[in-house]
Amino acid sequence: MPHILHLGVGNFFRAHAAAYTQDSAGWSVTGVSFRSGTIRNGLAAQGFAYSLVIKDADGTTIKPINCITNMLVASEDPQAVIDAIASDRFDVITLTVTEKAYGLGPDGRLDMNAPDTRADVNGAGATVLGTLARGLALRTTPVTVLCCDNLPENGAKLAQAVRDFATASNLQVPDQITFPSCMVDRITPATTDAIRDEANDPMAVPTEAFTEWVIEDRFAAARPDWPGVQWVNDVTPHEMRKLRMLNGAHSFLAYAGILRGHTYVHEAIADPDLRSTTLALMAEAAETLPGEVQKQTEAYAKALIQRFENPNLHHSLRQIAMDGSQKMPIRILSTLTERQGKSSPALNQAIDAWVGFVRAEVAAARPLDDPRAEALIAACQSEHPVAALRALIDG
Ligand code: CS2
Repeated sequence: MPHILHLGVGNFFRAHAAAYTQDSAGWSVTGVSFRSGTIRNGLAAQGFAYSLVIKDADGTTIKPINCITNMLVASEDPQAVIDAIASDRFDVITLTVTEKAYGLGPDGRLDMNAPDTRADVNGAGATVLGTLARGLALRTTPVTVLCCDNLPENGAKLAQAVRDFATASNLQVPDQITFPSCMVDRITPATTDAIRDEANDPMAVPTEAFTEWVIEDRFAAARPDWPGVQWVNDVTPHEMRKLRMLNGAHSFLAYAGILRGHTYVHEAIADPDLRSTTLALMAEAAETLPGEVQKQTEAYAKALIQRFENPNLHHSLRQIAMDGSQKMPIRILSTLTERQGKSSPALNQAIDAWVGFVRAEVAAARPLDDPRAEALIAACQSEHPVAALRALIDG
């Protein structure tokens, strides 16, 4: 049976790539958590099977998932994870570890000054990047490493970051490894008690019916027959469409929605002011997209609004609001830069909303869920907080 090693077994993986793997012919997954054993313990207690609770506007269906066969936890046994990455048992290594876990700086390269990365290079840590680079350096057979996080050119960025880590650590990463880029999409809220009760499963994961996966066809070894995947030569146009239109709109709705007292995405999109700015933001973003996807943008925007309106998903705005310092540059700022000074009121409102959100959280002494929380708080307390906050995400 062919195997995938997956790093980061959070809800998104369990709703997206695991669901595709469930429908593939015979592929199974060994999962890796980096910090805590909680997900491993929960899944292991039920033979690694769980319910995917799929909610669209018409109701709920439950898809049983049992393609995960084992899990490792890096904080308990880092060497076991390095050995798995090196093992020829796995043809594919996939990752969903969130934007911040790659440790990239504003230039998209591995930030060698980040304390975690520095410690790992000095042999006293276990970052995702360091663990991956150490395992890949021991590989003797080809493998595909597939980044499934919402970063532009995610494969190329990961390849470069692995090389940067390897160079700094005197590791030799073999050539027969490919890092295709891909675009992943499935809106996946955090699990609530209501979902656990509904599915009668403590490890249940809620998600929407829509799912999309566009992958560059550059696999170094066996390629899973994931049904429904769109295989392409260049994923960039799809990635830009999704990051700028979906994720950009999401971040706007999150910050502006919270400031206006909303809790969920479906409530924020029903607010007429937020809805019209969301549509304007998608139109501003659409204008920056390459020709290949231009024709789709109108239908795509319409479909996104419908997905946001899903009344049964209960997608919390605070979930999207976290890690804004990592998300805003790639979802909003880069779009604004590409508009080269053209009037962009909606994108600017998204930045104002983020600034307003951060200031309101800091003023209320609520902890900021963001890897740059300290810098954000200092910016809020500076003489010119708005300019200081903007500068922080403007690279
Ligand atoms: C969201 C994404 O939390 C967020 O930042 O914008 O997780 C979004 O739901 C997914 O990218 C949809 O595919």
